[in-house]
Amino acid sequence: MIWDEEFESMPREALEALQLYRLRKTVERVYATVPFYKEAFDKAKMTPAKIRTLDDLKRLPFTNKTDLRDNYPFGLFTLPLHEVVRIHASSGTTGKPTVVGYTRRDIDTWSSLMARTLSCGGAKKGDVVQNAYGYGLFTGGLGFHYGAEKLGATVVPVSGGNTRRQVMLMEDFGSTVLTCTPSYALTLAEAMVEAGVSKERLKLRVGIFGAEPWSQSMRQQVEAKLGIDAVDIYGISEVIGPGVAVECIEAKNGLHIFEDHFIPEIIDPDTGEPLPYGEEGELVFTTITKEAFPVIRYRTKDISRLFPEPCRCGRTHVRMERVSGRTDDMLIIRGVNLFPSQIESLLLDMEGLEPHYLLIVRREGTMDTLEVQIEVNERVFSDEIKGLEVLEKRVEGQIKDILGISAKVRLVEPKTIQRFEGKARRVIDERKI
Ligand code: DLL
Repeated sequence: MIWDEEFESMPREALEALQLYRLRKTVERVYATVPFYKEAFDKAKMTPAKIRTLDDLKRLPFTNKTDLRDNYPFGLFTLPLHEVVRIHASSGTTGKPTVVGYTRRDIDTWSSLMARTLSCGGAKKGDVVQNAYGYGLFTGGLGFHYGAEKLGATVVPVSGGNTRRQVMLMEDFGSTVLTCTPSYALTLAEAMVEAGVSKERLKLRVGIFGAEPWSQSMRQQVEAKLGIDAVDIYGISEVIGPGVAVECIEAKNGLHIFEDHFIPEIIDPDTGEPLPYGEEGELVFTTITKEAFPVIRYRTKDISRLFPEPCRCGRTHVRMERVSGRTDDMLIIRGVNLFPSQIESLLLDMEGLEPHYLLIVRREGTMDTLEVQIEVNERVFSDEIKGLEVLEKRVEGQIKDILGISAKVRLVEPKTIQRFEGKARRVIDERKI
């Protein structure tokens, strides 16, 4: 169901007029209230008055994660803290977290966007939403919580973790919608088997999974194990949290970006040049309705593609392809560029392997090496050693043929690779140490 028919199915022309109006307001706001933006715009010889068409957005400078760090914690807020009713933060890999803030109206906007998101993903009033995204500074838990309440669903605010209890609650409460990271959905599926709870005993119908990259093959596995439709949701704290884009349950083909609130661009990550629809590059977002913490041309480092063709669900907003990786995720191993998601797709398309893997990159002398550890299923594991060796060689052969890189594959016993409650960490790069 389309939650907000008027805005989600707006004809392009009207949508663009609305975007321009909102963009100008946002640019005026940040220029007048945030010294960082005033300085950056002055340097680029831009003023709010120079934004006359949507195309003029391209003349504004980018905002990077380092700009948030430099203005830590509240330096990019447009309002004093007493107008800010909520703070969230995402933990970076180094140092201080990235801090974001919301006014009362921002929380309302976000909740409506999340009601839209849930509805687009196939949830509705009357559903029991088991929300296993982490509650706290992470935007996942509370973002989904407010959206599910707004939708009129019954929220179970269980947060991540305590997996066996989650399975019990899922059965006893008759949860119909599961929200968590795709890796945690797999952990839950495994715990169901351990607890002897078959998918038929559950009422689960839909899963809305995101916050980390996952492949199409992973979707198929999760859908089969849980007996549900699984859709991909994309979000990022700096832009709002979850609620930026989501697949519709009707097509499950690309994520609808809520363009009446966010203007997406794809740029060449090396030159910063905007790229046309269809080309792969780095996603950049400008928020056009946020009050406390708007961002102008925020570089996400996420790699995707935009496509404008209308969707059969009736929504007119542009779609983004599922994120295939991050510009800072790319592994370069002996000169070959490789994204973890490419290995994931390849592994999960092979018989006998489970969707639990770990990539370890090392430097031996001057040589980079890649080790791929992957669990096999019980059947393969109970096979003769010889069978395992043959399978190992087969996986190595596939990686070499398809991705052009020699890797050492180690098949490991079921349930030996770490499980995750939130975002998975599947790469250990020992070269940096
Ligand atoms: O992960 C917000 C969120 C919560 C999204 C719940 C979806 C569901 P951050 O912690 O700021 O925010 O992390 C943002 O996570 O730049 C991507 O690299 C990655 N990411 C988020 N969604 C997806 C997805 C939340 N569907 C970072 N596919 C982003 C791939 C994703 N990567």
